[in-house]
Amino acid sequence: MNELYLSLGTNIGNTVANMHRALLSLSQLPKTGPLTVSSGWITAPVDAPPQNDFLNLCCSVEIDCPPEIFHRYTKQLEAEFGRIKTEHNGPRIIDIDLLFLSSGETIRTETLLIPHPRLFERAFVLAPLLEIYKNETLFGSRLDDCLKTALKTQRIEKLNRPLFGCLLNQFVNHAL
Ligand code: PH2
Ligand code: MG
Ligand code: MG
Repeated sequence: MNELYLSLGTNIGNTVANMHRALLSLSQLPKTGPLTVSSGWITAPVDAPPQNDFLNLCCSVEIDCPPEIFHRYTKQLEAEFGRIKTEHNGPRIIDIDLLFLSSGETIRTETLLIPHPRLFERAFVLAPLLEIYKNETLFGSRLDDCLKTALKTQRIEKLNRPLFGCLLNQFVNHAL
């Protein structure tokens, strides 16, 4: 079993409902174990045209299939949500990005880069990731230092109320 870390983001429609649905769908994919989920974070758009703030979180999931196959599942899920790509980094109903694997394996294909090339620069990834990833370093970088740097220019705020009630408890192991 390989542990895969994911970053999820949504900023169209009912973002909490979108996130619920995405986590539920992920937990029900074949060859997929229970999820561990971070808090939700409200985050200002980064490297993107003006648009609504995002709801972001990270989760980890045990996968029993090649990461490329899991990636295909996540692309299908995004399509089922009706995600339409218009402008670069434009608003989206759901975005599911693969961050890295606990095995340390790296992947470089035309459609998939693991580790995710921008994960160390983005507060909306690093803050939730630090809640569920307990090692101090990742590929030689200290995640808390990366977060400190990112926070100099990026605005994020942790949601204090729990995002997920009893509905998801049967599928999701909360980290916090
Ligand atoms: N995703 C992006 C680009 N910028 N900004 C925030 N706050 N949250 C995101 O999920 C996000 C972003 C590309 O996928
Ligand atoms: Mg993304
Ligand atoms: Mg994406």
